[in-house]
Amino acid sequence: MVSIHRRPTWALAEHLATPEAAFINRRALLAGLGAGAAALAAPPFVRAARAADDPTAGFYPAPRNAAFTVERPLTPEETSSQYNNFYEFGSHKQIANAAQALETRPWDIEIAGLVDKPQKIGIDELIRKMPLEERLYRHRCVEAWSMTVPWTGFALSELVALAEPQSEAKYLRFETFLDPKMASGQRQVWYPWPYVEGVTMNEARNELAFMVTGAYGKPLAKQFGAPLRLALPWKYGFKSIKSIVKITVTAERPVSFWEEIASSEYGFWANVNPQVPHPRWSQAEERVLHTGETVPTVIYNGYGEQVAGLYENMDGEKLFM
Ligand SMILES: Nc1nc2c(c(=O)[nH]1)N[C@H]1C(S)=C(S)[C@@H](COP(=O)(O)O)O[C@H]1N2
Ligand SMILES: [Mo]
Repeated sequence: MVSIHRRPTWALAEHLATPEAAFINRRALLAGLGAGAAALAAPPFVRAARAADDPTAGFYPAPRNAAFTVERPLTPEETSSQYNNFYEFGSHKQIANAAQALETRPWDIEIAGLVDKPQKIGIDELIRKMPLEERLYRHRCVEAWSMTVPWTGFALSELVALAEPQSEAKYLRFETFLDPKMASGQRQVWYPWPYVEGVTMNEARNELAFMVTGAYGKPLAKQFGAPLRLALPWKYGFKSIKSIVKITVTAERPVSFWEEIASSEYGFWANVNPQVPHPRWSQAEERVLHTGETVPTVIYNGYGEQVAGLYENMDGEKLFM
């Protein structure tokens, strides 16, 4: 394991981010066998995400954008798809099976608020419209574990541009679906459903802000937040909202799900910083999911070069919680 505090990510060669052997083998398996045979041979989570079930399967794998690489080994799909935070399906990590209840078609995304072109767009039309690419991103959960995932998707800025934001626009507010019949976790009425998150327009326009439609070279598995989730790799993982149905362009700062629950622990900005502890635990280190190894956490999760400029002259803001 190369420790990430020594070298910036952009200096590192692509081959250091070698995909896990199991991932390659699985792709070969899926390519070489009929879908039926592969399904029999594959563990349940692969069966659930079987490409043939998804109308956009033909778009994967998308070309990898070498500008977004990592110096850590990828987390095997077997690990990342079986250890998830998705409170809509339970408040523990083993929600992958329960999340198969998520119905991802039909699925519309509404873009509303301070825009010249408010619209509702079906997920399949959106995916066809957008230039899909694969990016390797680190992910750092506020709970001090981390993983590295090959996400497929498109820049958030492309989606925002579709709706033509007006000049007063300052924030984007994202909302997850609300359907307690489908999602058992949403029957827990003490949570402020639906899950909500937000970013500034400047953050949304940053090239790192990524709308995710796939992972591991396939359409996004349900437990990852199909069919559309956000990835903001310089922020704690809770900002990367899953299963988005609505984006509102607004002049007011959105209050996020976790902020609503515990504003003294989870704020709006939530940028990764090893020197600012969570009120109940240190953020100095993180546990790498698939190896169990503990490594130092890096400011902005290693993406300072790309994002630090967003936060200049912001004294008084709690940028790191
Ligand atoms: N709608 C929704 N989005 C969510 C969550 C959630 O519970 N519901 N959990 C967040 C948290 S805390 C993390 S760490 C990541 C986990 O993503 P993963 O399960 O794909 O690793 O999703 C984030 N997005
Ligand atoms: Mo998280």
